[in-house]
Amino acid sequence: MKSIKSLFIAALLFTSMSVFAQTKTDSFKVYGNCGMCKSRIEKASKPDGVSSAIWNADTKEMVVAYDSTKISNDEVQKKIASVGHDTDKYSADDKVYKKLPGCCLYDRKKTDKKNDHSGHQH
Ligand SMILES: [Cu+2]
Repeated sequence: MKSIKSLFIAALLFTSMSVFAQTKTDSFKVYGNCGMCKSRIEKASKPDGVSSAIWNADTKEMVVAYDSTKISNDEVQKKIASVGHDTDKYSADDKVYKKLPGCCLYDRKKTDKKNDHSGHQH
C-alpha cells in the first residue's frame, strides 16, 4: 500500500513538472518555395524543446509549438535562417542561400542587400 502511495506522489510530481514546462505556440513567416523547402525548414526548426513545426508553402506561415523554458521563438527562427531560409526576424546567410537547390531559391525579403553583380547570371 505504501509503495502505491509513493508511486502516486511521484506521478503527481511528474505531472506538476510538466505543467511548468510551458508549451507555447507561435507563428511567423518563413520564406521558401517547395516541398523540399518544407522538409528542410521543418527539420531545422525542431531542435530540443520544439514539439511541433509545420510550415505552409502557400502562405509561408510557420507554426511552431515549443517549450518556452527550453527554447525561444528567436532561437527557432535563427535555426531556420541557418539552413538558408529567411524568417520574419532573421535573414539567412547569402552563402547558405546560394547553395540551395534551384527550385528552392525563393524571392528574398531583402533585395537591396548588396548588388555587386548586375543582371541575371544563369
Ligand atoms: Cu525548395
